[in-house]
Formats: sequence, structure tokens, C-alpha cells
Amino acid sequence: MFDSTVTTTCGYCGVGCRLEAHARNGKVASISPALDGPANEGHTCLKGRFAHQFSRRRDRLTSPLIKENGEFRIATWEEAIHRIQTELGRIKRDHGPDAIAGLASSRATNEDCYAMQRLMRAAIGTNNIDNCSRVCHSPTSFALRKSFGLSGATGSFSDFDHTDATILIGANPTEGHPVVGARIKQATLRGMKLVTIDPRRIELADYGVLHLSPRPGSNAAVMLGIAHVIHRDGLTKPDFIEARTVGYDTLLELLPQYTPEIVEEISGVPAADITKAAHIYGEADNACFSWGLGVTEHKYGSEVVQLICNVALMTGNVGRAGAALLPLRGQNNVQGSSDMGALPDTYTAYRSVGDEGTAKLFEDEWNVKVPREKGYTIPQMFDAAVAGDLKAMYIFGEDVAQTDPNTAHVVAALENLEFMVCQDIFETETTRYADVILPASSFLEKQGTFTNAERRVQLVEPAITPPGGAKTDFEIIKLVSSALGHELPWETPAEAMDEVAKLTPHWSGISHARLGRKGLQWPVAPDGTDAPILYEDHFELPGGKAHFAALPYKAPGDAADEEFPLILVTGRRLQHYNAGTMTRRTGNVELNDRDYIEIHPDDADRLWINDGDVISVRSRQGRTEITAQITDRIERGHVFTTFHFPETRTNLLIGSSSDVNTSCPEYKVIAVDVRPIGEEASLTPALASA
Ligand SMILES: Nc1nc2c(c(=O)[nH]1)N[C@H]1C(S)=C(S)[C@@H](COP(=O)(O)OP(=O)(O)OC[C@H]3O[C@@H](n4cnc5c(=O)[nH]c(N)nc54)[C@H](O)[C@@H]3O)O[C@H]1N2
Ligand SMILES: Nc1nc2c(c(=O)[nH]1)N[C@H]1C(S)=C(S)[C@@H](COP(=O)(O)OP(=O)(O)OC[C@H]3O[C@@H](n4cnc5c(=O)[nH]c(N)nc54)[C@H](O)[C@@H]3O)O[C@H]1N2
Ligand code: SF4
Ligand SMILES: [Mo]
Repeated sequence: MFDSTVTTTCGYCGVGCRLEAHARNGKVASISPALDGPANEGHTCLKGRFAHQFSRRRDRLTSPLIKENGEFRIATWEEAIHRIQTELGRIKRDHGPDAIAGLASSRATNEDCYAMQRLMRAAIGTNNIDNCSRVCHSPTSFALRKSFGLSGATGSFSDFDHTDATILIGANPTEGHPVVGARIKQATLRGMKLVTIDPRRIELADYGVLHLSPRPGSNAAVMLGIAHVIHRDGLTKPDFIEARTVGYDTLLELLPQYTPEIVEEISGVPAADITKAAHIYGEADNACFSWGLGVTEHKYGSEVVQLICNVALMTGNVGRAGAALLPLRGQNNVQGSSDMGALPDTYTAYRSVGDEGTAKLFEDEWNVKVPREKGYTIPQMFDAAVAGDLKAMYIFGEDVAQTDPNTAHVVAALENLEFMVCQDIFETETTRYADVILPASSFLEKQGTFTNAERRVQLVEPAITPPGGAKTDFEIIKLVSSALGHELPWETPAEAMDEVAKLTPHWSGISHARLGRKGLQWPVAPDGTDAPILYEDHFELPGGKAHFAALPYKAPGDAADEEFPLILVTGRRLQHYNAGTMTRRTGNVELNDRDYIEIHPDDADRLWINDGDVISVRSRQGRTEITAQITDRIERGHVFTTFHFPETRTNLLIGSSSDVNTSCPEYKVIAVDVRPIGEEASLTPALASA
């Protein structure tokens, strides 16, 4: 019935489901779950299983495009590469390498991202390279490194199968990570006590023993309140604290200020519920934490992750099966793109670009001089482009004009560049501003590896070939690098991974041949032993000890007032994926064909809004129009929407407030004014007002 079947890894979310992709007549005919996939154990969600028709859509990019007199025309690969060589060469000569910046795609493979950062560092000569983790879980990465040492989950999804209690905060896995969502449901049926913390009553709240609805941006107070009760009621593990941590005393000085009553005032969560949550977690033999963007995409997102780590350390819930911290990383390879050094301040495995030994290691391998100064983060790139300091960008697999905050600012930045290259599988909001568009390959058409949210490096295999004249990302990056004068010496992605293994201690035991059907969780020793559980006997910080962080609650960057009385939270829905370039081109669009904004029945009544009305949403930053959905899953005073459809331009509403340590945007707290259209007639249109 099928011409061929390959076992591969899903290219949507960070769960990393293993899939069997069946092809017929050069197309993907169907996809089924791999029964032995360690993260999915025979399950998938509707994206992994059914959302593959995008791969042969007529509007796939199948040849390079070059902009001439404002219009794109079809070009040959030679013309496109020549144009890139000439323009980037000129800009580097005239303005220096730091006038050029690149983005690596967290949707693409480790090998693609490793090649991209080498291109930027070795062929161009700049550390101006970043990836989508910046707007997603960079706060998680920062905090886990500060508290424990390594940038990754401390355990595996299987920890949910034998833990006694889990606090799930700021994540909605039945929509964002459905296979993990189902695993959490199963765990509750077996008796695991689940506490959900989310301003919205997410589906999993119905499976838990307790649901807390904090005001958006008040997670820090909730975590400090839980720590307060754990200490006050003697639920700590003093032996663990003594033997394996430092800094507890400073935390203790802070905790008296966070009684459950004070936390209730800040967060709106009843004091009794704070106490109850602390007891559920603190009394369990083994307990887990899991979190998502409701924690990270805030002004103090990285600090909240440190406060979560505190609670785990106080109770000794780290370094054992069933006692894990499991951030639900977003894109299929956002863990990997960062591990590969596609970041402005680190090489592979988060080793600093300023570290002489590390820089020398790469210089010797690549035979070029590399810069020691940190490069621009994504928001710094846009600021520099607006200021005229950044002249060119090479954007690989990221739709910044739709997904980054403050769309008007992003568009101004892209318009101000002298030259821009986009490498994608479709034309997007971002490719409009490109000078050259390079047609690339989706996860169904290439070979390499993705690293999931459990640090598991898994193989990706092509089920079909790239359409028309499209090439794999790996081939394209090699072509561009070579045109810029730096040959990437690998024939295959497997050879690129061998270079990573050679230069990266935690990856030294990884090779494509060794990954097999189940992958390996880094760190992997030279003999191939991997690490499902981190920190069993020491933390990866000086002295082997974990660090408590004494960080007080601080108010979020935006707040409701008379002019903007409601708080908008943005996030995701099951049927669509981020920019939606892929899922909007599949049957999923029949299930959900637009963004809509959730509003509580009382607010809707008060504002004269009916279910299904297209309403006006205005923030301090901009304005847009979205269809209303009336639901009591959301609290009074809050509204919720997504960013999956370009027509909505949700991110016109988002300002520039961001995490204090990592500049992850505050996508989750935006004060807005919402009203029926018509009352708005006198206001200026969206882009103009932004
Ligand atoms: N179907 C689908 N799946 C996806 C994606 C997709 O677009 N669609 N995207 C992928 C990506 S890139 C990512 S990063 C993940 C994201 O997965 P999640 O982290 O689950 O994503 P969100 O829906 O953005 O936000 C999670 C929850 O945070 C809550 N929240 C907001 N503010 C606060 C707060 O102050 N406190 C608390 N406690 N909660 C708050 C929101 O109400 C929301 O329910 O999903 C991945 N999977
Ligand atoms: N308002 C609001 N905005 C948000 C968020 C939010 O919660 N609220 N969440 C943020 C988060 S967590 C994230 S991760 C970002 C995601 O933002 P993006 O990274 O921009 O979104 P994606 O849809 O994941 O994909 C990016 C692009 O990669 C292309 N692509 C997919 N696969 C490949 C491939 O193999 N090769 C190439 N070359 N291209 C490929 C797609 O066509 C798409 O254009 O959005 C952020 N934006
Ligand atoms: S849960 Fe995530 S990895 Fe698994 S099939 Fe769905 S989108 Fe793919
Ligand atoms: Mo993400």
C-alpha cells in the first residue's frame, strides 16, 4: 500500500513524538505513531498525525526568489547565492561583520542550527546569532543554569508515571503538548495529585485536586507563598538542604514577608489554597514541577523559574525518578538550537563566547579567528536595525513579523535593513521584506536530529524529497557559507554531529549511528551512557551544590487602568501551531479558521459584546480586531487570544517589556481596552496607531 515508511521525529512541538511516516507516489500518505517512541509510547496528537498535507501544497516555495523593483521574481540558485555573496560581502567590507545578524530556526535540526552558527561566526565573523528560544523558554534556560547548572529538564516525561504529586504552572499541555497532557491525565487517574496554576481554568484543572487562578504576572508571589508554608509547616528536607545546596539562609530572610494572606492580596489566590498547594507538594514522597510560557513570558519570568527551583530544593525533589523539574519546551528543536550554540553569547553546551579556551577550540577546528564579544539578541537586532547600525539579516525559519512582539517595530526594523535573506518553506509575513528568499525543506524532507524537552536527541529521517527546486536547509547553509569563503567540511548531517561531539564534552558519546530508535538524553558519556536523570549526586555548579535564589515579588510591566481596564493574555490552541504557516495549510483549518478572543460572560454583558462579534482590542501599543468567544473558562477582567493567523496581527498589541535577564517578551500581560466595533470608528487604523 505504501512505497516506503521511515521512522522519524515529529517537527511540531517539544514532546518529540516518534512517528512512522508512510509515503506513496512521492507524497506523505499517512503518519502513525511509533510504538516504541520513548516520549509518546504509541500516541500522537492531531498535529503530528494528520497535519502533514502542507508538505505538498502548491504554494510551497520551490525556487529561489529575488526582489527587483519591489517585486519578487523566480531566480536560479546561482543567481540567488551570487546576490547574497555580493551584498553580504559589500556590507561586511563597508560596515564590518557586526553589521550582519542571523537567526537559526528552532524548527530545524541540530545539524542545521550548528551549521548556521558556524556560518555566522566563521564565514561572517560575528556572534550576532540567536534563535526562537529568546521569545520562549530562554528564562528557563537561564534559571536552570543558575540554580542547578545545566540548561535542561532534570528528568523525563516518564517521571509523571511514578510521581505522587505535580504542580503544573503556566502551561496548558492538553493544547500545547497534547501527548504529555494525556500522560498527565493518565497519572491523575492512577492517583497522582495534580495542582494547576493558571489564570484560565485549563482542561487539566478538571483532573486535578486543586486549581489556583493567580492574576497574570503574580507567579513569584505564589511560589514564595508556597515556600513560606513549606518552611513554616516543617515540610522541608533539612539533610538535603545542608548537604546539597547553598544560600538557604538568605531565602529564609525573605520568606516571612510572603504569608499566604499577603500572597492572596497580591495574586488573588485564596490563602487557604496556597497552604493546600504547599502541603500537596511538600507531603508527597516524590513530587514534580512542570511549567510553560505562563511562567517564562513575563517581566520576571526567569526569576519565577528560580523560585520554582527553590521549592524543589527545599523539599529535596530533584535528582530522583519521580522527582523532576520538567519545563515544557516549545518548538520541536528549541532545546537543540540553543544546545548547538545558536545564541549570541554561547557555543555548544552553553560555553561562553568570552571564554578563551572555548573560543580557541573552535578557532582551531574552523581555522579562522572568531570574535570574543557577545552578539545581539533578537530584540537588540531590531533596535540596531532601526538605529541603522545593523544593515543585513539572514533569517532562517522564523516568522518574526508575525510572532515577535511589537509588530510595528519589527516591520520598521526589517524595512530599514539594506539587505535581508529569508530561508523558509512558505512565503510569510516576514519574507515580504526579504531581498532574497531561499526555498527550504520541512522536517518530512530532511535528515538530522531534534532534541526534545527531555534533552533527548532523536533521529529525523526524510519520508519524501524536497519539492521542486527546494533544497534541504543543511545544503543551503553549506552553499551560502562556501560562497562567503568558509567551506563547511561535512558531506552529511551525521558528519556535522561528529564535529559537535568532538568539540562538546556533554555530547561526546553522541553519533547518528548510536542514536538508534530511542535517541539518547544528554549528557552522553564517550561510551554512550546517557542521562535520563540529572543531579543524582551533585549539581553542575562549583562545589557540586545547587543555589537558592532570594528574589522578591515585583509587579509586572503592564497593569490595567481606567483607559485599558482588561488584561490580555496570549497563548495557543490545539489545532494551530505558532505562525500557523503549516497548520493553516492542513485540514486543521476546518476545525479552527481564525483567532478568537475569550471573554467572561459578565465582561461581555457589560461591554455589549455578543458571542461571535468581531470586536476592537486596543493596547498602549496598537490596535486590532478579533472575533469574540464568550466563556467562563476565563476569569472576569481577563481576555485571552492566540497569534496563529496573520490577519489578526495580535502582536501589534504587545509592547517591548521583557524578562529582566533574558529579554523574553512579556506576551502574557497586556492592558487592553475591548469594545464593539463602531464605537471605535474614530480611532486610526491598526498600523498607523501603533
Ligand atoms: N497546538 C499548539 N501546540 C504548541 C504550540 C502551538 O502554537 N500550538 N507552540 C509550541 C510552543 S513554541 C510552545 S513555547 C509551547 C507553549 O505551551 P504553553 O506554555 O502551554 O503555552 P501558552 O498557551 O502560551 O501558555 C500557557 C498558559 O499560561 C497561562 N498564563 C498566562 N499568564 C500566566 C501567569 O501569570 N501565571 C500562570 N500561572 N499562568 C499564566 C495561560 O493562561 C496559558 O494557559 O507550545 C508548543 N506547542
Ligand atoms: N502573542 C504571542 N506571540 C508569541 C507567543 C505567544 O505566546 N504570544 N509565543 C512565542 C513563542 S513561544 C514562539 S516559540 C514563537 C514562534 O515563532 P516562529 O518561530 O516565528 O514560528 P513557527 O511557526 O514555529 O515557525 C517559524 C517559521 O519556520 C518555518 N519553518 C518550519 N519548518 C522549517 C524548516 O524545517 N526549515 C525552514 N527553513 N523553515 C521552517 C515556518 O514556515 C515559519 O515561517 O512565537 C512567539 N510569539
Ligand atoms: S505532541 Fe507534539 S511532538 Fe507529539 S505529535 Fe503532537 S505536536 Fe508532535
Ligand atoms: Mo515557543
